[in-house]
Amino acid sequence: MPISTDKFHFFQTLGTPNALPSGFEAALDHERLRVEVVRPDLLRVRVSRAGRFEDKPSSAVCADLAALPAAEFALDESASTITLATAALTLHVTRAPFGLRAVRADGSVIFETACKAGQSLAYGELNERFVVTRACAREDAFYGLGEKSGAFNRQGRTFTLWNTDICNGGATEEFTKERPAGDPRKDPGSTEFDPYYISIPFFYHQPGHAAAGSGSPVSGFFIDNPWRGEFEFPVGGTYRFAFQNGYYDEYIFAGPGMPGILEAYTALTGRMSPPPLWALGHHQCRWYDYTQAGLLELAQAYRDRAIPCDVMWLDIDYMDGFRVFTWDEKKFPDPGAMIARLREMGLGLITIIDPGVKHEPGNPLCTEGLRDRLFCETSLGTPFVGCVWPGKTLFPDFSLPETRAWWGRLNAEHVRHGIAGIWNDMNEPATFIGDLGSMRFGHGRSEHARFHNEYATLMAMGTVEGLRAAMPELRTFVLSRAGSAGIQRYAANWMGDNRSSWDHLWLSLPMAMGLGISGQPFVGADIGGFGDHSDGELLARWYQCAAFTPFFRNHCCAGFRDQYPWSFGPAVEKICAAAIDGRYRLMPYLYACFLQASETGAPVQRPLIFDHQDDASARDLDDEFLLGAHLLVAPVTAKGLTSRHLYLPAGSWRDWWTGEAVEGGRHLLVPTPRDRIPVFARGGAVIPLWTGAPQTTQGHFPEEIELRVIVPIEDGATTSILHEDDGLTFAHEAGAFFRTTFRLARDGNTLTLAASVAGKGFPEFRRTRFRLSFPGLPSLPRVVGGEAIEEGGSLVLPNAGTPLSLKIAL
Ligand code: MIG
Repeated sequence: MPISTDKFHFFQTLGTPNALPSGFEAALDHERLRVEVVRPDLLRVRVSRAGRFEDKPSSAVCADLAALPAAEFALDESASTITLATAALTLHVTRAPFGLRAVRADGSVIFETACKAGQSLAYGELNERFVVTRACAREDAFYGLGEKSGAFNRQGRTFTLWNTDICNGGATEEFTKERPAGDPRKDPGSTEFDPYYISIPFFYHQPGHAAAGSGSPVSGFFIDNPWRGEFEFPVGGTYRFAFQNGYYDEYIFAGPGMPGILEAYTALTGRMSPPPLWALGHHQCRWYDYTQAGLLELAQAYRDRAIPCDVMWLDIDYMDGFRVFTWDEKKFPDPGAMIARLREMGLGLITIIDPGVKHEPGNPLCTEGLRDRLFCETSLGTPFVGCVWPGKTLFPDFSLPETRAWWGRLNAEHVRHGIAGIWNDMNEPATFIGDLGSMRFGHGRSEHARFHNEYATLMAMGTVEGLRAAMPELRTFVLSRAGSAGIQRYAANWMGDNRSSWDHLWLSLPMAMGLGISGQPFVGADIGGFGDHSDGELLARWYQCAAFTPFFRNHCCAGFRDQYPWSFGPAVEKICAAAIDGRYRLMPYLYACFLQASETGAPVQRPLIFDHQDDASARDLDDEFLLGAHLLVAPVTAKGLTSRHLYLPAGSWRDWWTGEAVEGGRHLLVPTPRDRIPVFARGGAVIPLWTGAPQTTQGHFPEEIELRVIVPIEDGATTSILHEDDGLTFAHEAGAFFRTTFRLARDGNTLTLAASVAGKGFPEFRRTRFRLSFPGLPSLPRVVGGEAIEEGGSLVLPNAGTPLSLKIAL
């Protein structure tokens, strides 16, 4: 919806600045502007409201800014301008009309506010609302905003940040009704619908590649405001964002590199902590009325067919009348025994927990929560009653620390039989009664909209607290549907109710990449599609794609046909099983990508532009992606496709399946036979693999790791990592791991593979050797330095967590 600002008051005049230890403050019309230097490349810019600032406007920022080392800056003042300079940027603030413009040391523009006919449009307000307007050009690109539909480049569209259950007509109506017939956004099932379940007010702005010359700097912007927001990114002119309430409180990242911006953004809002390794495995989920025996049979079917699987999931029907934290004892007479049996099979169990608590006399949760005033209340101070699966429903007020602690205890009690993780749904929050305005927070004091977008994050915060208390030695896993900035600290996200259709398979790519560059690396879409009937070809292509995405779960809506890997006959089963096997073989590489995400924020599934920022051809690609820095994946997202176009960025690459070397920086047409999708490995990479696919990651500590050495065409050196630990506990924090950092260098016909090792090792570690393979080389290369044994067409290198150095003649 276009933002209408005709009646807004735009601020025009800045007063004399007062220096602050970290920046300056100055009167701005009837309010104050405050600019602080967080790091040399990161500014915080705020405007007061009613003369006040709020230091912590949301739960997004977890960094202690006061504890950061003070960044140096210089402040200058003239009659017309205030200038603040750091080592990385200079901010020019004009006083009348008020305007902000920041440039990097090389003069490239970070951002510039808009002005029209001598009037500043930089910042305006109308009652609680405010708007910010800035300049952009036709050639510019915008990325980010977390979970958004449509193309990865957000240019040319408007977006709302308001967590929405897209399959709930009551929730989507306000967005669909005002859109004209024929607008794809009128249909919540289209690949263009907005808004979605997660709201993250963080975006990137990149000027057109030609405009910027050889380099193409990127800047980043995070508005720490949890209220409903609108973003408008037109094709040239001015772009805007507006919030319904709260403060203008923005973090401005100078870049110029996307990885650095994301590193800084996740330093502020936190990172995913290292997940349990099993969470990277294959997950079997379905909205289906399973019984205890039925679920065990399904688990056995996986084992009988030798299709790897790590986790079985239970949707809402396991509960007694949809009462959270209960079991239907007829269907599940002995959950403890079932969980123990699953564990013997190497399988974990995850159950769904919705926020809604059934409102009924005698329900202990209801009694406790009402007694202690832990639920959301109306403006009258009465409990807010909504309607979800159990019927009349109360909603825990997760803005209250005591509610989060209570919820944590309930989760802790729930997992006592050994449940491995928790699945949070309907946490936008969603209810079937339409308007949520009466659901207030803080005993009725705070408006609903203040906490709406944060509801899921606060719920996950409480859940993780409880899981940590119940299983202090184990890493936690929570899957959430909704979220806000910072959700990555507590939970992974799946992308909600998609459809069993080709366009939704495509949609999962830009959506995952948008989340990835917005701080949430642990994401995935329901494999096979949630709504509608899947079919064999779609399921097979979906598995082939999802095997290379962070979260890997088959899930399907009630009432639709089976979509297990074997549901469409042996030919499809074979393809799905091969894709799942391939994922398990790739586990060491994948785990290293997750570890890097937890250390730097770099996404696991990422757009090409993240690693190839200066490549104009990579900018708008959203039907292919990088998995970590070294694999490029180009899924098949159309029926009957026998080949597809893809773009390989500059450098040398090798076909993952054949080893054939291909020079990058060009477009290719690649065959897409039924049994595989195009995947390329970056020249210079060393990709660690398991030598076979175990049925589960649980307890798998192999004696041998394959190192797939991707011999580059050109000279140069590339770094890769292998991270081994118990994959389960926090022992790695005390050094119980081996991190092997490989450096593969080519110099003419000589290849050098060197590795350094960090960490003290861990009790389960059993590796004794590496097996080196060299895809695409006509014959096994000759070792001219270091010890390696030729064995069965590969080189075997005895190694149990020690540095190595090998010289190879090509
Ligand atoms: O209103 O729990 O997105 O994954 O299977 C539907 C039942 C509620 C929506 C979730 C979906 C889940 C379903 N839930």
